[in-house]
Amino acid sequence: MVLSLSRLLSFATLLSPSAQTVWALWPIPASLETGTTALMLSPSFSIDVAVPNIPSDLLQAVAQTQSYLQNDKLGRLVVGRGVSDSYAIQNAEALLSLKLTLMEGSQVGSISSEAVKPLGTRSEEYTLVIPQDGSQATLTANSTLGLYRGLTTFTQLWYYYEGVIYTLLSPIKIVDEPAYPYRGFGLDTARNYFPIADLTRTLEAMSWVKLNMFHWHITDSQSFPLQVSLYPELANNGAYSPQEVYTESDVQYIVSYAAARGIDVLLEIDTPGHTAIIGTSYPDYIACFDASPWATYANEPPAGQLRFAVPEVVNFTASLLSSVAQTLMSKYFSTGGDELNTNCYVNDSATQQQLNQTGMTLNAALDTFTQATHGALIAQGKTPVVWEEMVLNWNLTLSNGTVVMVWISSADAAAVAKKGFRIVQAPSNYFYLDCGAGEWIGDDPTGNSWCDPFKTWSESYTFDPLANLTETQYPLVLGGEQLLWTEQSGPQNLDSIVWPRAASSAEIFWSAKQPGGAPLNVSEALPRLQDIRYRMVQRGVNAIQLQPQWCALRPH
Ligand code: CP6
Repeated sequence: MVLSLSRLLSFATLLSPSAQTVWALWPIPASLETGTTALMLSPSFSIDVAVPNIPSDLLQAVAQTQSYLQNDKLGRLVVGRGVSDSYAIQNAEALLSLKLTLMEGSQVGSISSEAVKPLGTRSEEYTLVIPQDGSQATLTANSTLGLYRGLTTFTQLWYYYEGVIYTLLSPIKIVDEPAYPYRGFGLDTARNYFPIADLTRTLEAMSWVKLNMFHWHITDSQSFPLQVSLYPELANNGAYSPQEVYTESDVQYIVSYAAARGIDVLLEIDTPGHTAIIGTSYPDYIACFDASPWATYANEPPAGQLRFAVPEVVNFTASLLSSVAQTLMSKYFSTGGDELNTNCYVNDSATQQQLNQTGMTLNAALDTFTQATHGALIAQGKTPVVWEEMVLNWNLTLSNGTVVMVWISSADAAAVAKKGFRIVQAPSNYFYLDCGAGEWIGDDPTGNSWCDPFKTWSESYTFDPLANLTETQYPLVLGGEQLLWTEQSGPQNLDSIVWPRAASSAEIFWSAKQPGGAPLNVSEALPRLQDIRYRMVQRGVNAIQLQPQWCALRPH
């Protein structure tokens, strides 16, 4: 059976319920041909890496693949599989090996080096062929990163039943590539701190659904957990405790850990707003520091923003950002730029004095600040990333390559595209795993704002990356991400608030090439998402239930 994705839906309706759900792939590949023959994984199954000078991260990925194949035990909880398949399974041929090769003419590099190349130049495509007679399966790609993506898919083809690891789909041919180059997950580690083990577990889970950008919002007004060797006071005075710090070696560890799993780290030091904590080290650099009432000056307490009109602050910020950015492999660095509150500067004498002296408006001073901070990053070969307000509210002079993150509303992408900037889709009304803009309902009896923060995976899943854009603007969409702001989250609920919901956008940006988000369909996706959720649990990630277990045991 040949399944072209655009016809997946109509095909699915023709299939019996159990046949309809026998694949547990997430995200769904660009093209998929499957049979109906059972094949088991031989107990002596091996992976043959026919790649010269095998990079160590590829070797590690192969070992990890073997371990997942042996330990996933994805069995009876999967819709439509299990007992009725036992006869077919027991008579199945055994697959002895999977051979990994690079296409002729490919450069042999590590997964890590491919993962941090500029977006649009990373080779993630692969072809996976599994014959039904148990002779060798083959995985070919243009890069080790492509092989890595193929290995990830390979692990998702196998189930477990009474000691046998099997698939019912052979022969299989998968030719796959992502629809979008940027497929991210964003995490705020400033409102609450997350130990390194939580970050590595999150990165692993990201890799299982082929997410490739970790947007690390590492600092904010409440804490500065990032150790910066040029400015050690920032973390000394700004971290919640000496234990709740990301040292330079921690950051390097996370960057390498991510890269080995095909993930690039986009670090964000949010400026000039969301910076109050810097005032504990450099009181002269922060306007309206801890001013009261905070709500006049900031969206969250404490108030305090960089005095961006002051030349010394401009120099400090450019130096801070570039000293951090230069230690990172990524081509991208986010300077933030969201939620700047102008009340903060109205009565700020240092700012007003500077504006009077230069005859500049606040907006012009912000332009100067941004050109200086971005200029320092660009001089290092980095591409700046900013939140949408820098373009839509402040109309700043940004370099053409700047990447703009849309967050306030999915309607805002069109205005950013109109200005010609590349876009990362992170609209809060679809993708915030906590409260989004416009979802705040009111104040509770103690005067605290509250919202109903839970968006189901299927709500996020209906997002169309190309909505409101013209065909000529489509190439501006690099992809997108779901995010977790952590005012009300911590290590205790990280897995459960993120997974499996963040897998929703992972599939949108890997599989939904056409306008309208086609060919994605919520009811077709649910059993597959249930499967990847179950795999996550098997692999140690505390992903939440999507439905009663009854639904998995009783296909319908
Ligand atoms: N923190 C930072 C936040 C938010 C943003 N930036 C945010 C704003 C509104 C909502 C949710 C999150 N908490 N630094 C906006 C990008 Cl509703």
